[in-house]
Order: sequence, then C-alpha cells, then structure tokens
Amino acid sequence: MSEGKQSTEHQQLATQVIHGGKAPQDPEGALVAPLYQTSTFKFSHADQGSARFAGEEPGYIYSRLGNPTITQLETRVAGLEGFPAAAASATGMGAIAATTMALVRSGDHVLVSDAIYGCSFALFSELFERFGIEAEFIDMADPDQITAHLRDNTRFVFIETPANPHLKLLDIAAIKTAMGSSAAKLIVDNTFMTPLLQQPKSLGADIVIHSATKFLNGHGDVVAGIVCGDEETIADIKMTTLKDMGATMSPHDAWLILRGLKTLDVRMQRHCDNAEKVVSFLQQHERVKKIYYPGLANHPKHDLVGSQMQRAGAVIAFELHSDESGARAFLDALDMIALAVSLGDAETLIQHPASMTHSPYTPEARQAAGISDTLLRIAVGLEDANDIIADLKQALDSVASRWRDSA
Ligand code: LCS
Repeated sequence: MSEGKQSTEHQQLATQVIHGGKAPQDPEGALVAPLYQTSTFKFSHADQGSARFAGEEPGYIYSRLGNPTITQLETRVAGLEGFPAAAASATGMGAIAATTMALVRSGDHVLVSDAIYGCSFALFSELFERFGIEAEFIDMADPDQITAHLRDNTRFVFIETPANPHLKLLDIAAIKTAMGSSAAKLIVDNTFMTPLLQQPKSLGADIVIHSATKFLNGHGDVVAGIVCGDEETIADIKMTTLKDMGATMSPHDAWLILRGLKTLDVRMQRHCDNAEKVVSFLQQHERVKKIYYPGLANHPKHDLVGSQMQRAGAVIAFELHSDESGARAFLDALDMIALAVSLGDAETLIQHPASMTHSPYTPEARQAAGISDTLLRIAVGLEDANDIIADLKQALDSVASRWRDSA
C-alpha cells in the first residue's frame, strides 16, 4: 500500500469513524460522498437487469435491496465493530426483529437477559410466542444460569450491557464461555456503549446490534438500526427478513448517520465526562437515594469498567427519597433538560422507565429485572455540565417542600 494510504483495518477508531467505509466515487471530487437519494437504479439493458437479480453481476437494483450511501454506512460501522459485514435497518427494533427472526423457526428456544429495552422485551415475550418460539428470560449476571438453561434447540442468547434502563452489566466473555460448544449465537445490543467504548466481538459476540438512533447518529434527528456479523449471517438477514419484511434504512438517514459518526469519538468522551460530573452532583445531594452507574465503586459489576468497557457511559439511573408522584413532580420542574425518551443526543434527556420505555414489561417482569416504579433515567448530553447540574439542582430544590410532606 502506498505511503499515506493506510488500510482501514490498521486505522484507529477515531480515524475510522471519519474515513471508514467504501465511499461512493463522486465525479466532481466532493469531500463528502454524495447522497444517493433514489428508490431505484437504471439497467443499461435487459440482460443486465436479469443478471443483477440472479446475482451474476454486481450492482444496485432497488434501494430496499441496497444503495451506495447505505453500503458506505454499513461498511463503516462493520469496520468499527470488527466484523466483515453489516445490515442497516429503518430502526433499532427493525434490526433486532430482522436479525432474531432470521435465526429462528417455530419450535425453537431462545435465551434473553431479563433486563433489556421495553420493545425488545415485547418482541420476545409477545410476538415470538405467536410464532411458537419460546423465549426464556433469565438473570445472566450469573453465567452458570446460561449453561443450566441452554437446550439443543436454543438458537441465540440475547443480551444488552449496560442494560436499559438501570445499567445492569453482564460479562460478555463469561457468557460466551458459559455457552460452551452450543451452536447458539451470542447477540449483544451495544447501543449504550458504541464500538468506541466496548467491542463485543473481541469478547466472543457473534452478532452486534445497535439502535443507531442513539449515540451513533447522535443528533436526535433519525431513527435507525444496524446489525453487524459474519458475511453469511448478514447476507441471510438481508435476503430474508430485511428484504421481505422491509424495515430497510432510507439513504437520507444513512447519510445523516455517516455525518454524525464523524464526531463519535469526541462526543463519547464529552458525554462520559459530563455524566461523571452529574453523578458526583447526585451523590452529594441529600434528596438522591440511590444511583445506578457503572462508574461507581458500589455498582455490582464495577470491575468491568476499564476491562470490558473503556468508560462507564453517559446514561445514569437514580431514585429519589420520594414516592412516584414526587419523582414526577421533579421531572415536571426541570427546565433545560428535556422530558423525553431516547438517549445519545446532544440534548440531555430524562424519563420515567416504568411508565415510558419499560411500560411494555409486566409489573412482575419489571420487578424481577430490578426496575423500580420510582426509577428515573437521565441520558446526559453535550451541554456544559454546570448547566445540566444547575437544572437538576433547581428542580430538586423546587419540589423539596413537597417531599418533606410526603417523606
Ligand atoms: N436497543 C436499545 C438498547 C434501545 O435503548 C432501543 C431504544 C432500541 C434497541 C430500539 O431502537 P429504536 O427502534 O428505537 O431505534 N431505546 C429507547 C429508549 O431508551 N428510549 O426511547 C427509545
């Protein structure tokens, strides 16, 4: 390779977020690859069209089956996660549904962590059941539980770490070891970390999924998903569940995510710095009862920070010395911090999981997963940390009298 032309494999992640992926060639030499905002592609003659459909000639056909802007995003994210291939989808749930549905047949069994995003829980607990697929939810903090529950027909083990909403951590390498020689695939939802803070493939994951809506895009203007894996698995997902169920990404969204990705490294560092400052503030506030944050020494799996995960991330869950109505009054008293679901945006967002992101859980399943009714989740943004803290402080102070009454 000529001097100055380093191959993508050898570039550092902070460079890969900017340069990774096969950029479509622009005849004008534009710095930013053009957006292929097109639904379909012209064939130069009929034989070319049929050869492309038959897979005998490379080339694009129709944007649900592939598009140069989407390909660029897929190759960039696959490279960041250390996989040879990726498939982009319309939403994170589109990626999770297309991936998991491609792996199972009726009569199969799957193992799912008890603590995951609410709609992922709904997919496995309700939709899978309709198709005769048994999803078993277990606490995977003890990897021996996996060995005990694996069956011959278990097709995958699905985990999220850190988990939404209360940052439960799972040891990816220990789970892979516990899976032994099982043919089941280990699927890791890496949304909360991004490949810059956690590399599940190096710890044994077979498939890594993201809600690209979150940190990967980072600007709160897109809903999207992506799944990374080996060539064969990704080709299967693309040619079955993604192509025929149709939750494919729009080229415009792919272009926006490519733009957002360029600042992923600087954004993640700032997100984490801000989160650490917010945690320090919450720790010394008398009205805060409990904080769930992997960076705290009292987190049950704090030792994974610095080994499995590079930093503790930017999502914090906490409980106040109040009942649920006091927690709601606190949310209503916030000013700059947006009362909104989602995470990974420039804006700091806060929400109440039991009635919002995790309302698809049954109350019993929420309790089993350790998600209390008074839990709040804050996704720390990129503002000046002092402004985030000032808003939290004024809201805590403004409802203090109410808590004195209800305490
Ligand atoms: N995986 C995780 C870990 C998530 O947090 C979400 C969405 C998804 C998958 C699904 O991605 P989507 O289809 O929304 O792109 N989490 C949300 C949340 O915590 N608040 O709003 C959505």
